[in-house]
Amino acid sequence: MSKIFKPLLLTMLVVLAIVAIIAIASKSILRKTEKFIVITDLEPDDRIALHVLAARIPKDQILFVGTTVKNAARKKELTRKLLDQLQLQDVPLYQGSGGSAASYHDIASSRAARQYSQEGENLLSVEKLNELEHADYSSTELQNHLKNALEENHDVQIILLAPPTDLVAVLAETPSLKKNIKHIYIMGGWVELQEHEQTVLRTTYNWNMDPVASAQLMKMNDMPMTLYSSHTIKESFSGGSCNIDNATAVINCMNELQSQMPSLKDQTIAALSWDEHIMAQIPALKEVIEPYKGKQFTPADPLVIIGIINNDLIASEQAVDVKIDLTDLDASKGFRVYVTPNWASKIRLVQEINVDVFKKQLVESLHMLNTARGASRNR
Ligand SMILES: [Ca+2]
Repeated sequence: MSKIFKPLLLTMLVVLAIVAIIAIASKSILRKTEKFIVITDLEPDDRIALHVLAARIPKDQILFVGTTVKNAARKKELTRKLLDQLQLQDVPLYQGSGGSAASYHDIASSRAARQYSQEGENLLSVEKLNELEHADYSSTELQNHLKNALEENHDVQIILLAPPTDLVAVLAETPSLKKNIKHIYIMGGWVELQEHEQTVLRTTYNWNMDPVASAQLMKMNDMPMTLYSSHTIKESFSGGSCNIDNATAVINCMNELQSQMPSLKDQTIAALSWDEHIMAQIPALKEVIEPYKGKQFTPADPLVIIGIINNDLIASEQAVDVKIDLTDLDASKGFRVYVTPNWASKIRLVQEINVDVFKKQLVESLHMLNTARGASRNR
């Protein structure tokens, strides 16, 4: 081969390889054999996450959805309504662990959320809400189905939009089932605080609601996990909330589609009820919440789903070990967390988020859902 052609051929091969890598990296990444299980506590941002799930993950790949935290029976009823609105009527739904507000650690930073008892107001009838108030808050239904699903499937991806109580109970009882989990995507983590002139990490809401199970899950660093922590979300989204000022296209899209999509109408009702509760519990936040009440959401849970459907969302991540120290509790904030880089760990901590990808994917997902709704109505 001539001296001119050899470098030329080499350059072309390198360019082709780069193009192929970019093409693989930027396309949607779901394989048909993968099955998904979602565990939710149906806070307002879980609702948005479920919208993206319905738009982007084929329903025959969703094994089931489970509800957990506090009145998990009421959450199940509310989640069923939402899944039906999102045309996921065939996706099974199971009730998981729950309890009264007093069954959880009394940590001040999570108190307002823990004491939110009016969930479902204006979304379910008063009679239905009264009936659910008398139902058992907790059930083993979700754990039973998790166990069966992990026995029967070998390529399961678990999306944790809530504390890991039910999953950890199943894995602690039958550790061999871990091998059938392909990946766990987790919303949970910590904030960075200054204590005695040093940076200290303390657990946030999802982990505060079950620190023991969260600590156990983080010890299982031989299972592939992606971790979205509160501190990363706060850094990437100024203030940690999406509103008309910092996510204009998203909020405009939600406003525009609301008249056609009952699920978005319910989203506003749920968000308004939540915002009013937080303002009543923490008057200091009134100034921040009032201008956006009912028209804002935390990007936390939607991020987890968008990270599954689009590789470009995560700008950087690091393999880490995470240790939750259950003996070190600051009752105003949470449990102390230690994070150390470890290349051998299968826990990937998301360090940087591509915010534009998040907003674009969210808007696209909502439009896709609305188009699908229209198409099914005209059939
Ligand atoms: Ca959640």
